[in-house]
Amino acid sequence: MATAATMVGIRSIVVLAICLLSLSSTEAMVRHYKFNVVMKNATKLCSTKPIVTVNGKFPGPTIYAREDDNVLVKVVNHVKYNLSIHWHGVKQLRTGWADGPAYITQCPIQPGQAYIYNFTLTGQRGTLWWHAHILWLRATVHGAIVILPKLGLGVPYPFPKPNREHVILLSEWWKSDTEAVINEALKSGLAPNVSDAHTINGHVGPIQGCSSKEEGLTLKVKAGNTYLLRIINAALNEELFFKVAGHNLTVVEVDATYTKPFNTNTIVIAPGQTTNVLLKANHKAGKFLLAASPFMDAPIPVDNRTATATLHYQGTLASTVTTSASLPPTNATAVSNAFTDSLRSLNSKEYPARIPLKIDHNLLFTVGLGIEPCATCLNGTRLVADINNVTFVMPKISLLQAKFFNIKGVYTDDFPANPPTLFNFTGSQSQLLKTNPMTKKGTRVYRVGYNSTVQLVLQDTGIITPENHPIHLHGFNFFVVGKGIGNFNPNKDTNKFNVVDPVERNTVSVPTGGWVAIRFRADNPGVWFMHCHLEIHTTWGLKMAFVVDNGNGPNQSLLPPPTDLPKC
Ligand SMILES: *[C@@H]1O[C@H](CO)[C@@H](O)[C@H](O)[C@H]1NC(C)=O
Ligand SMILES: *[C@@H]1O[C@H](CO)[C@@H](O)[C@H](O)[C@H]1NC(C)=O
Ligand SMILES: *[C@@H]1O[C@H](CO)[C@@H](O)[C@H](O)[C@H]1NC(C)=O
Ligand SMILES: *[C@@H]1O[C@H](CO)[C@@H](O)[C@H](O)[C@H]1NC(C)=O
Ligand SMILES: *[C@@H]1O[C@H](CO)[C@@H](O)[C@H](O)[C@H]1NC(C)=O
Ligand SMILES: *[C@@H]1O[C@H](CO)[C@@H](O)[C@H](O)[C@H]1NC(C)=O
Ligand SMILES: *[C@@H]1O[C@H](CO)[C@@H](O)[C@H](O)[C@H]1NC(C)=O
Ligand SMILES: *[C@@H]1O[C@H](CO)[C@@H](O)[C@H](O)[C@H]1NC(C)=O
Ligand SMILES: *[C@@H]1O[C@H](CO)[C@@H](O)[C@H](O)[C@H]1NC(C)=O
Ligand SMILES: *[C@@H]1O[C@H](CO)[C@@H](O)[C@H](O)[C@H]1NC(C)=O
Ligand SMILES: *[C@@H]1O[C@H](CO)[C@@H](O)[C@H](O)[C@H]1NC(C)=O
Ligand SMILES: *[C@@H]1O[C@H](CO)[C@@H](O)[C@H](O)[C@H]1NC(C)=O
Ligand SMILES: [Cu+2]
Repeated sequence: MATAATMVGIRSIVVLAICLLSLSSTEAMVRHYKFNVVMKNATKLCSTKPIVTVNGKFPGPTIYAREDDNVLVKVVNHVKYNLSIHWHGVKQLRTGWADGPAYITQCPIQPGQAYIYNFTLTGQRGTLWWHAHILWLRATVHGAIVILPKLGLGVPYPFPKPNREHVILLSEWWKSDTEAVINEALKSGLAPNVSDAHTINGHVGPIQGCSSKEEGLTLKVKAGNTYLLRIINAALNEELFFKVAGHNLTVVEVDATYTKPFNTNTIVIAPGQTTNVLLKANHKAGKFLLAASPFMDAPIPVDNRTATATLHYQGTLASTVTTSASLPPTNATAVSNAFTDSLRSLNSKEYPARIPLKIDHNLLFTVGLGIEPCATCLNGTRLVADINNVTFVMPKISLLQAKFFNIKGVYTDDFPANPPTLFNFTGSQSQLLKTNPMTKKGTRVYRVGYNSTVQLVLQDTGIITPENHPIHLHGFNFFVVGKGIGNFNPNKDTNKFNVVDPVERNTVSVPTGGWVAIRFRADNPGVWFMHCHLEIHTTWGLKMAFVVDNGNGPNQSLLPPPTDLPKC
């Protein structure tokens, strides 16, 4: 008779055998990660401050997995702040409990608590990222997610296999504590301070450094090789231009969906977005600047400092002068348009673009800023933001819990399908001044049936000022079928929609004084946040959620919550 000890022994051998099998076969795997959220002193721009980090790192660790893998991340909160982590762009099929936005799909992980995020990367491959989804903690709590294609595919990528790959994480740095920055802004009612520098993989670069200590990132390359750069914009409040001096970039993927390859010398990337490019090292030797600088085409202050890094060819003399990059001016709308207008889904046999053609919910949402009375604020008013004139109010427990456990009084499902009043959304200032800038507060959601289709036109308003808003939808990718300047005109503009190969992504910029049209199929039951990915606009209330009902089929319901789901 086998003893307990030998049974354990046999079981370990079996487990080991299964693991080895998984490595060499195309079977999906379980990937375990541990995120210890801890304070860490960091020095940049010649000053030191404590920041919130994952495992003491800024940026945080990269999660590597393959398509269809199950990812388990144990997050342990050792800091004084409430916390939650979002896996940006992961579809979370039926696993909304692991999506992460605080008070939308979970209560926060409180100091001293832990929570295991459990999700599967079903049918997704490419670059995504993770970040804190509460307060302004994502300023320093963020990192890359690299989803490699399944093993055993004849050709791993639908483009020539690069010799090497690098994650390029663009972000911002503040000399002050970012929680103090947003608290100060809410108290004054005005816009918050801008950052003090931009960063590339946590480095500000030699041009901005206050001393020779801050040399910045060096990317070593070999002449003739091709590199895949997985570029992520993790900044709180700024869209960025990115370029590499003396090199063109071939765009092959955005937001973990393949695109038709195209060449460009500059990419534009909004907070929340990812862009994969191929860089061919087609010089014999040399040093070339990699640089990121802001894109802002509205009269709004930005941090206009350029972050830099160096592309360094093997065998280049140390004395070689770095070739500089000329970045577009901050207000270069044309450069931004040229880039975004070139994006197309790959739409191949292996990776088809399944654009909904029959629409069940036809929505028009205005996005913009407004004001609310505030007796203690500098102007007697405070800036707020809204969608269809609703400034979203965060609930006290998560919307997903309220839905699953049928708790009444947390939200109402009467989010307006259209703006409550029609006006010239992008009209002249004198016209817009006649529009009441006050908004309505509410925790309202828009409810749709399982597998129904949604067309959503996002329309910028100029009530306070027209501005570019990068809108992010959780739980789905969408197709960007149209884009324009001025007011959306359904009679004229719908005919021009691209329903063949529009780009598929999870975050799209509504152009300053314009609109974009997106389409998605609501085949993921749960509660899905949609918000501006400029953190200040999210804070001010530019957010709402879609509630997607369960379907009747066997695999069409939200799974029950995990037992360790944090409580409020
Ligand atoms: C950061 O540095 C300060 C001053 O030296 C020190 O008191 C503090 O303990 C340090 N914090 C961390 C998290 O290392
Ligand atoms: C993760 O969730 C799946 C259901 O989606 C469940 O089968 C599995 O047991 C969970 N894993 C852990 C470690 O909780
Ligand atoms: C914001 O900037 C102003 C002006 O430079 C400065 O006085 C203030 O201290 C800054 N606020 C924070 C929180 O750093
Ligand atoms: C980039 O591509 C353009 C057009 O394809 C070409 O004219 C230019 O010479 C290329 N630049 C570099 C640095 O390769
Ligand atoms: C950057 O902004 C500062 C302050 O707004 C301004 O003084 C400076 O001229 C700007 N620099 C560039 C290169 O635009
Ligand atoms: C961009 O800003 C510069 C300097 O403020 C200005 O001269 C130029 O006209 C602006 N360009 C556009 C396209 O608005
Ligand atoms: C608030 O006051 C500041 C400074 O007086 C002014 O520049 C700004 O335009 C005002 N903002 C609003 C929203 O009224
Ligand atoms: C809206 O305002 C713009 C800019 O002033 C103007 O060109 C346009 O004609 C207006 N549209 C309508 C319908 O009034
Ligand atoms: C928004 O709602 C407020 C409060 O009900 C109202 O006064 C205002 O006119 C509305 N604005 C628009 C543009 O619908
Ligand atoms: C959703 O609807 C489409 C179109 O009617 C259909 O092809 C598809 O099978 C449906 N999916 C599910 C999961 O029911
Ligand atoms: C439901 O999901 C399970 C597990 O993934 C799968 O084995 C089964 O075939 C699915 N059933 C249907 C009807 O899709
Ligand atoms: C942290 O979250 C809990 C649960 O929602 C809440 O009761 C508490 O007030 C929060 N703490 C802080 C400091 O906001
Ligand atoms: Cu915005």
